[in-house]
Amino acid sequence: MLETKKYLLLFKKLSVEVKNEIEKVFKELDLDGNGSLTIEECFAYWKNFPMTSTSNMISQLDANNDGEVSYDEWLNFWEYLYYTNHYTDEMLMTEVIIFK
Ligand SMILES: [Ca+2]
Ligand SMILES: [Ca+2]
Repeated sequence: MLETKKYLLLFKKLSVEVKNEIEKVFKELDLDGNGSLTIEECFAYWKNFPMTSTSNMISQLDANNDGEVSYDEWLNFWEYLYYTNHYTDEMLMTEVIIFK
């Protein structure tokens, strides 16, 4: 029984609703619509965040260190949180919405 549960967890996928929300937030952040987020775009959007927090956030998201966050990097970040913290869809949704 426990083994079955573990097995299922490995194949757990983000729900369509959560993925849509992740995509929606990305598009809102991507002010020039070029498919990647720069620190300026994020900083303009999260006005209440200090610049240092924003830049820390970007460097966490920016897996290939090109200074910008692509949609894949953004999505990978959320998937990583989902798998490593055993979030439920609802919990992840709550976290994604904070960025709006
Ligand atoms: Ca952009
Ligand atoms: Ca990047």
